Amino acid sequence: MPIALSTWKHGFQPNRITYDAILSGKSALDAVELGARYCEADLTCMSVGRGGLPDATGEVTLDASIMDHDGNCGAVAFVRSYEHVISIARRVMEKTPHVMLAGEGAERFAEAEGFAKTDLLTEKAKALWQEWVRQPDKMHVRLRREEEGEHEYVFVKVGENGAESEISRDIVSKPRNESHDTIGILAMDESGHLAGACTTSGLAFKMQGRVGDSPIIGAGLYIAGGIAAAVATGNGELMMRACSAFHIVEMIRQGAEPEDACEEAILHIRRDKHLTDDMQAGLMVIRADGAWAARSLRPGFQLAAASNRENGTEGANILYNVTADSVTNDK
Ligand code: SD4
Repeated sequence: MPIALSTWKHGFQPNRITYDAILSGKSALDAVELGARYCEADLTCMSVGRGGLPDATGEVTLDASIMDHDGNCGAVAFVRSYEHVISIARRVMEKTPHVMLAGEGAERFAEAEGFAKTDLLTEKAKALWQEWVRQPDKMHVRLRREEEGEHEYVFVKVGENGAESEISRDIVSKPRNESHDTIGILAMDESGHLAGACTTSGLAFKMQGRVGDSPIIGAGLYIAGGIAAAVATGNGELMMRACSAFHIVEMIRQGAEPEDACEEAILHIRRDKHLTDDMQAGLMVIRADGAWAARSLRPGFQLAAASNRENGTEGANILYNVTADSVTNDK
């Protein structure tokens, strides 16, 4: 039974592409790669691929991972000159004995494989970074969604306990842009095979060299064929410490319902002693029988879901807001 799930509002169109690819007979692996590539090339999405927001030094660095039904996986981290990192990750999976390549090694591999070099920093992303650089105490200034589900952002100052306070609008303009969030895509194809992809420019204005959860197999993405596929995203350090995607899949292997597995993973994240009020975690899973669920640490997480059961409409692609309770779709 074909299913596609994609994180966040900017995942809506990639989810449609993923789902349509499956319906046209492509494998789940090909489909998630296609959906991820669309987002990587979408310049309105300032959190993935070219057009993503840079790190603290003004350089865009991309991370990605991909995994299939048979446990094959590939990842890249700290890639600075190639747009389609999801395809480089897939190439790592298919052509090397390794799981992850990082930095210069990943770039040399991409070059040898014939990928085209690209300047990832757009004028829009650069302008936003320059605005961030001008903030006094900028290491404690972040972007925040102005309204849940919307793409309008304000700079906020983050206190020691993680509490946010808005910076005066007189000093800071209101940048309009897509969210600073990864896209994670999960899919099940006609043959019941599962696959997943994550691709991101990571947290906006991160420390140079910082790598998040998205390219880490078991943290941002994990799949066990015949059991489940899971994606986790948000403040990546949380999911890295909790191995969230692996946790969800293993709970399901032990018999947990998808929503309970997500809830258990959220409970684990809540125990993180570094957790502060401004952090988010968004989780989603597809079980091998087609049941899926999503859960987040706090309201604000969204996902697009397409299957022949969404809203009772054949092939519908629906954007869900994940509020306090988990969102599920019984098989
Ligand atoms: C990271 N998980 O690098 C990513 C950030 C993100 O939605 O975009 N979250 O930590």
